[in-house]
Amino acid sequence: MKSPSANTKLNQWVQESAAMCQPDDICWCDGSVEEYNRFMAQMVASGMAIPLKKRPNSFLFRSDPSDVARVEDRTYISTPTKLEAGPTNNWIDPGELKATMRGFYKGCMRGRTMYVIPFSMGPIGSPLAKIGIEITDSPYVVCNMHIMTRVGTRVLDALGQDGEFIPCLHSIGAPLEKGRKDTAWPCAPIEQKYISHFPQENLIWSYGSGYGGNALLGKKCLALRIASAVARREGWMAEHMLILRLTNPEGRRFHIAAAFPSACGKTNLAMINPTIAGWKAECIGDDISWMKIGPDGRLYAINPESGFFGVAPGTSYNSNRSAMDSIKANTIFTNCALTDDGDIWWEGFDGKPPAHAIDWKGRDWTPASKSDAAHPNARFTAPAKQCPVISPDWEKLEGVPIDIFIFGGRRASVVPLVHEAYNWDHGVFMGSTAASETTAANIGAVGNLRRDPFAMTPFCGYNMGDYFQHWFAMGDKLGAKAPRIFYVNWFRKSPAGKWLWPGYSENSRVLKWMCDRVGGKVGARETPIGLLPLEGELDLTGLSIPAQDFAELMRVDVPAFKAEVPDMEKHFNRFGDRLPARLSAQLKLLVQRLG
Ligand code: OXD
Ligand code: MN
Repeated sequence: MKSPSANTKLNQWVQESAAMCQPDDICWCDGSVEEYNRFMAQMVASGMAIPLKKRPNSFLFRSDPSDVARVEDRTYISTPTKLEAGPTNNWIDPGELKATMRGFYKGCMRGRTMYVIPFSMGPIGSPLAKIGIEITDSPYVVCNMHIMTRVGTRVLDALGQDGEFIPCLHSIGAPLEKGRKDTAWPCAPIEQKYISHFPQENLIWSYGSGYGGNALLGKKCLALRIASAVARREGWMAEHMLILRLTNPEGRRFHIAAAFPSACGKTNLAMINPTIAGWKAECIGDDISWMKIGPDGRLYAINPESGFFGVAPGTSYNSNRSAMDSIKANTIFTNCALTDDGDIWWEGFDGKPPAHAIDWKGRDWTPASKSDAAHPNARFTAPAKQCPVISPDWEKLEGVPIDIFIFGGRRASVVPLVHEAYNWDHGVFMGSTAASETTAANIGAVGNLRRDPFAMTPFCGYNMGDYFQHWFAMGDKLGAKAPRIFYVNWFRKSPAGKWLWPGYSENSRVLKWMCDRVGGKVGARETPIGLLPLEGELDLTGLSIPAQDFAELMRVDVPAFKAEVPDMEKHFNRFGDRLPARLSAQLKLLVQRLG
């Protein structure tokens, strides 16, 4: 297929990639509905996609059991020196990595079509948007990209003859020899998977996986790893944050950006349905926030994505009504169970489990089965515009002004429900020491405590010590207009293992307290770890939490915090002389306050 673009650099790169990968043909994606339908029909015909009788224009995919999540230990930040990638990233010298990967890419698309996907992260025309071009041999990736980003000819028009783009080369790494029947989910074995980033060149090379963030390169690879490096150079921020708008009964709007590690309820919070009278919430984004200082000196955020790639298990009308309403139609499901009447199902779905289903591996399943019906990292890919609480301003070109940053993680003990930073430096300290118990979104043991600064450990495209410094630099520029910073833990349990906080919609009570802090309506008490709500100022109207449980939920466990200081020191020591002195100073202050 002839190139529809007049961009010389793009055409050259596509030709070079085709010469290396040797596809049977090349297809430039125009982003149309017709194109989406055509690829889906092809995948239904090949057996890769299963149409769902119960959900219009929706399809189920089952991945290979070896290809079910982001592969963090096969993810590389390939900077000229290891120091530039820093201690939290895997590193291979760019020359060596490219040579290895070229070996894999050679002929890797034989028997397949090479799709060229022009996409925009951010609304086309936004001063914050960036254009990427993904080359892939996976029609599943093309359809997901249609939902997750803005794809097609309008992007090529915006790119023009000499516009800049971020090249993203992807292959599932499974050439199809003539006469061979394709498998339902072709991919390469784990040791051949590489998710590589070359931040100095703004380049992404991904090989061997067809799943999620490994393959939909606009998301984690571009919008976080490459964008974080670009943002540092250009003086803005690319963060692993949801964005939401809260409006109080007087009509004042607050914009909140919140960073949590994977599978800590970000999508739920992004679509929260407040239980407090008179407050309204709107969703702007559920995973990534790009933020730039606007002409008035405040920090403005856009959601670079246009869809939700949400964790399915646990999502229900009970936990997230808006997510359930977003996935009624036009949705791609991956690794969910299939019910006998042609719907999807997963653990934590509303109602009773089906008496029989087909599990994510394609096997018969009943409630008596020992294994889960859906993979714990099963996903839905749904257009953001289908969300009933999407903000009318979610695609505003200039973004929305952020008032509040929230950090947090999943902690069964130690950390209270909410506390506020004393100031920006203290907030950066909170972000840099954030910790969470691991979940199924990342390969590795589930339930270990991992320090996950700013929820960016797997997503920071350069030395994390320099990233901390960038946060200080942004705070210095924002001065008094900087967002206020809070830390939450929805997941605290009693010593007997009982959840102490109902979470979900009730988290709106905590958000209200934050907004009231910004609005100067409530006070706070000083504790060694930060500012906590005054007695009676966290709105618990209508909740029946035993006083003893609430006290435990809000308890600042000084000995437990003290016991974590050595781990914080160890964590900071990893960054050597790249650790900003302002962070060591904050740790000293914490130690002093803990006494
Ligand atoms: C995601 C993740 O998929 O953080 O959003 O893993
Ligand atoms: Mn995420």
